[in-house]
Amino acid sequence: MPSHRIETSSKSGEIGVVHLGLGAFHRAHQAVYLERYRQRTGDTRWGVCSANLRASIGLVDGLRAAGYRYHAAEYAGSESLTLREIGVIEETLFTGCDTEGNWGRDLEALLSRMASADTRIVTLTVTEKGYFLNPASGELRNDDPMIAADIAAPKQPRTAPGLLVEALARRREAGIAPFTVLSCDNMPDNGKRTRQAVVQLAEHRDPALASWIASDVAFPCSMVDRIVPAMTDADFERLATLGFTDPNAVVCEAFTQWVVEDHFPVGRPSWEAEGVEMVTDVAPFETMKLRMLNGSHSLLAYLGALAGIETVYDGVKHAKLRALLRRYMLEEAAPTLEMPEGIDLVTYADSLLDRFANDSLRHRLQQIAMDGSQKLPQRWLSGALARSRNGQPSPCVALGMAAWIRYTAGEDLQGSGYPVDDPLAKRFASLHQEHGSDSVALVAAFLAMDDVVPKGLAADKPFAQSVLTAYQALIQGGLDGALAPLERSL
Ligand code: NAI
Ligand code: CS2
Repeated sequence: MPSHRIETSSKSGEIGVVHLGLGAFHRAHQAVYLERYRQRTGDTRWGVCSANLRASIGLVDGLRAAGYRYHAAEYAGSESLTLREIGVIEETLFTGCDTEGNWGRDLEALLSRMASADTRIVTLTVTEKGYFLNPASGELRNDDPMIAADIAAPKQPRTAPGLLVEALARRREAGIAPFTVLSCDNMPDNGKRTRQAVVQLAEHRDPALASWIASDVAFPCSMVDRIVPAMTDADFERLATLGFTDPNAVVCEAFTQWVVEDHFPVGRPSWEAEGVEMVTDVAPFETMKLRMLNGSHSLLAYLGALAGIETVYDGVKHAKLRALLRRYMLEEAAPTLEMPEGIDLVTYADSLLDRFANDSLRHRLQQIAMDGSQKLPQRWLSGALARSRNGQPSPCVALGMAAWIRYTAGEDLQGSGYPVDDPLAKRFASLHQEHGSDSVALVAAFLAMDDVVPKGLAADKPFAQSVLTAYQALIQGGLDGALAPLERSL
């Protein structure tokens, strides 16, 4: 039984932050930092209105029923648990589609909150797909039905970019200074990409509004890091053994990091004392984390899921997979990074493997495997492209791509099926149906998807050949067969 300590929440306060994407990570990361800030300073100006734009109306109403209080269970390992009561969320709203097909139950309430002068920061965790950007080019996907709906009806927005445009339009019309927009999603240059989505959507509505947003609204970038798996029944049961039956609880590791570009024209909490690192340039930290942590996560997710492995913890116990992750991090990801003085990437890589081996987290590989079309460009492909331009091979990424292509068939190597959770899942299914057992055509078709794979990388014939060779090894020899060619240094 782990030893555990309980941190209770402080009194309630005013709302200064609106969050879009009320999910596990927001509750275990941003909300925890804001709770710790409020407890340390007594400053009650930075309470949170947290909204869901899609599913999870249950979480919105569940938190309301619980008086907006929940627990973050922070595990440093099986022997150390901190149960932190969080009370900084003051309101929860739902603007998605309910079970009767009605959209936007709390839309006006949310827009009013975002348009209020009291709201000075809007944060987001809407997943990489929630920005509706072409993963390779970063351009807004105007052809997406949700974006098309927001273009047609801008005052009843359904997407995160749509909400931001309408709220900013209201503030501009009322002469209220804009809030700062802070993306906390795993995207490269997440502030710049959020700005791109919002400005390009605003262009459809009013070029003058778009120009004002482009010139007057701050979109700082941030790197966020805390492993927060989706809750499982076992997680709830474990908390219940400690006397906690909190249906809104989240489980996470003790480690947490937040590196934020310090550009908040209308103010922010002085959250540095909570460990938030305020910097002028987030990019090196963001690229390091996306390529080394998230790139390893995805490598493990696809190879492990195909081999029937359930969690990250189970995967890094597999000696050859652990060795592959370390080789990928040190030989393919680290050489593409330009880090400030004092950052030791070998130490960082080993710290990541230790974090992955946290026996208190049941981080399912299938959760990490979702949305690969939205994740792999920044996790693997941008680094592999940089290496390709230098004439350097990326055999680990090639193996990862082969595993991802095979994963998108929706069946593991033992023949067990699973849903492929990805905005492009229908396209993948048709490619598998069209090319079937013709691995040469199938791999070529996936590499030709230029909204996912950079054209320069797809055109790298040695890389394309290495993906095909890895794919064929995987099909013919399973996980061991696919790993064998890399084993010289695993
Ligand atoms: P979650 O599944 O608990 O929450 C996802 C949230 O995104 C929900 O509120 C959902 O309604 C919303 N969403 C999904 N698709 C959307 C769309 N198209 N438009 C608007 N909202 C949409 O997932 P979780 O764990 O909160 O992760 C969310 C994001 O946070 C991740 O995609 C990642 O970018 C970031 N993150 C997650 C970490 C983790 O370990 N869970 C760690 C670091 C970053
Ligand atoms: C994971 C991330 O689900 C995934 O794609 O790789 O959510 C990962 O847990 C976080 O980025 C860790 O900070």
